[in-house]
Amino acid sequence: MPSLLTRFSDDARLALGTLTDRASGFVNPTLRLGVTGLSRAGKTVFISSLVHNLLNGGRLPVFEAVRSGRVSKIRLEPQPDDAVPRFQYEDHIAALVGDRVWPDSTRAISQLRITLDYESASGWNRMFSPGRLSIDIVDYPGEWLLDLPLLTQDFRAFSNKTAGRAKTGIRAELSTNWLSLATSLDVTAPAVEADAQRLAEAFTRYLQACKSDERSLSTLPPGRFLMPGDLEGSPALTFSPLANLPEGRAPKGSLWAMMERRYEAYKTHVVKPFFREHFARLDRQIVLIDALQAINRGPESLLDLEGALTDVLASFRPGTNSFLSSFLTKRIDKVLIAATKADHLHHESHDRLERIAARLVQRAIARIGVSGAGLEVMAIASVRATREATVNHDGHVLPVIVGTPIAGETINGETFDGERKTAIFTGDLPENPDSLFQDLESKPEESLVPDLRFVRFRPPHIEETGGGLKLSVPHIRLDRAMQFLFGDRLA
Ligand SMILES: Nc1nc2c(ncn2[C@@H]2O[C@H](COP(=O)(O)OP(=O)(O)OP(=O)(O)O)[C@@H](O)[C@H]2O)c(=O)[nH]1
Ligand SMILES: [Mg+2]
Repeated sequence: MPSLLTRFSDDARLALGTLTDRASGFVNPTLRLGVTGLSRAGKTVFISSLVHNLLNGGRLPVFEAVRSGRVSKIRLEPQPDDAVPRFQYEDHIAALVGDRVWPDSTRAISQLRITLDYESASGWNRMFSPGRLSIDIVDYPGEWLLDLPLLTQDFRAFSNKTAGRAKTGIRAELSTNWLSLATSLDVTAPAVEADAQRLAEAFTRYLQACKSDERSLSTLPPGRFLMPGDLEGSPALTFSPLANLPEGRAPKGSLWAMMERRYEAYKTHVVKPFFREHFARLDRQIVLIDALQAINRGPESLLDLEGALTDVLASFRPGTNSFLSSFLTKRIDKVLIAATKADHLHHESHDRLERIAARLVQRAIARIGVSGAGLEVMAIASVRATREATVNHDGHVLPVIVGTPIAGETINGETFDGERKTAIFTGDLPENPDSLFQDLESKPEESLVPDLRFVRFRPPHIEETGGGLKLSVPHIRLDRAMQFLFGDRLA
């Protein structure tokens, strides 16, 4: 198996990077917090709200350092990495708070540094620590994480795995074009660029179909096929796994050899730099999941999310993954899995959502065989776009949520204009998550998909103080997430 990672230069560069981090950490302690999740999971909204709440004295009762008044000053600072785009905090907040629209989708990595001055809670620490912590928040697509396992797979293993999965469940329907093209070509014949392109296009379309809104299957690697960025059209993205590879090695100059080479180039030019320059330097990590969407889309989507989570967690817990453990000089010691957008549910269902998310993770953990230490699961809403109320309906009191649906959303045939508020009864999540999962396993087609109604709401209207200052963004349990992710570093 070609393990390019063991090359000396990589090793040295990684060690050097960690040294530089340590040297600068000596002057000013820093914590690198990775924020990830599949596309549309809520990364941009999470970071924007977290920073806004810290900068604007948000209501954060569970975040101990702030609640007890030990944090004296919080500010944004220039980030240390010159080659990484800055997280456009001001633009995102202007959209969210000013225009009450959700920020645009961001499809690459970005970073923001926020620095807190605090007084340590212990007299001993006060004598020795500068009482300053910089948090480097790194926003990166979860799809990139799902690429890490490729580093241990050669082209044959990758092809077998991808083609195998493409034949199961709904994927089977979506992959027919690509698979029939892949099986119709003679992979040992001399390579023709046009074939490579057609095949890569068909493969990309299959991945796109899996990810589309109606299906919302969690993606499979390679992650950059869905978000090519500046690599669009380059050979490293113009390949496809092949089905039914013959025994032996790829004949020189064949389509097979060409695909294999490009696959290796993808690993060298895309996956490894991400691993080395970003992933290997993280201290803490939050993984956002849109569990509500998966529940709503049905059993296959939920199982798929579970599969993706298993792969994601496997990269954080390198015990079982020897190539990662040998390179991680720094270990990610805390991982938070957060089910976002809980403001779509009445608070009675928040704990249920948390239990469903915990159930997803629990099985992932059982599968990769790691202990749960340093791992926590929460249901949160980075931005609370709704408030709660009750209505009387046929003599029953129903818990409802009230918000302003986005212009164009329809409920029972009524289309909203983006100004008018409405109350909706979302429906209940099952009290016992096992019921949902048992059904998934035995008879997915008869599974109990709770009858939930979701509409997309506009971000909330935010009150101003007497002095014309905007208050901070309302949230659900964001303070709990902060306490877990960096509360101990402010002790
Ligand atoms: N009601 C509600 N909606 C949310 C919340 N967080 C995210 N959303 C919705 O989810 C959408 C996606 O959120 P983003 O933060 O842009 O997601 P992302 O993970 O950064 O997405 P990409 O940049 O496309 O990868 C938003 O446009 C909102 O509609 C939340 O806390 N509450
Ligand atoms: Mg984003």
